[in-house]
Amino acid sequence: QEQVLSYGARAKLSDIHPLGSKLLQIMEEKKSNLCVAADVTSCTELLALADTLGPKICLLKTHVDILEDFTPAFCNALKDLADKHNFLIFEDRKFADIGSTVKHQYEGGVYRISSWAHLVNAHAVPGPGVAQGLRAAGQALGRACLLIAQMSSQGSLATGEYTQSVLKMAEEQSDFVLGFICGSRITQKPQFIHMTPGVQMQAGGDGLGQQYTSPEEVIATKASDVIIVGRGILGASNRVEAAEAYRKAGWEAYVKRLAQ
Ligand code: S5P
Repeated sequence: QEQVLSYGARAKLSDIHPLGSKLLQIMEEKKSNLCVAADVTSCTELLALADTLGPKICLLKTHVDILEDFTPAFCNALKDLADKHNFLIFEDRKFADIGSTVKHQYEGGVYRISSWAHLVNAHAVPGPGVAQGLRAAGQALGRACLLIAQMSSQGSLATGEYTQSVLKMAEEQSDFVLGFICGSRITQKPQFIHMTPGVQMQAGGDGLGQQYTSPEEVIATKASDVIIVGRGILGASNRVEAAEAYRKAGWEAYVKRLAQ
């Protein structure tokens, strides 16, 4: 029987990434393993979401390139809200190029992602250079990245041996890679944080390949750490109530797993 450590205990591990430790502390303090996927197209709406849902979440995930009215001021406003409500910002950029190019995409261009996003993610397809490139821009800023080990979408090619290779890549760069996007736990090493998208209370899909699993299944059965929820919350008539329902479901599933 594996020993399941609490988020708080994992935050104190000697070899944990400082940002991973910070995230786990936030999760413990706020009793939240909920990451909201703030997939809206207006800065005002995104900031309003961050302000109203902020108390319920450990992490806010953005797709900055779907914003229609992006300005650099938006990033500062988002950073202020992250401080106010004690959550981290995760830009879901899914970097997937050679190291030199992703370094430019991460720190430069219009979005200057490394200046405001605590966390980003990357596909492992290019090989270890993708994380090396991101590290070259992000490490001095205290940033970190997640590798995409599995995907929630139907027919995903990120399975089996590929997933195992992603795990190995993360182990070799654990000074910058603090975890995974995955469907279920892929390693027992408690330093790595597992985050799972494709979460809704009800099973089903979206007609474009997305496949949903419940918070209970993801945290208690699949042993992931963080649920990533977009339309399950954004599509609700009361988003704050929906976020609270997901926070509660995710937390109760975690408590259940701890007691196993
Ligand atoms: O495999 C994945 C990886 C990610 S990061 N499947 C996903 O759905 N995502 C992201 O999670 C996706 O880009 C979207 O922002 C969110 C899921 O949104 P929902 O509305 O389906 O909950």
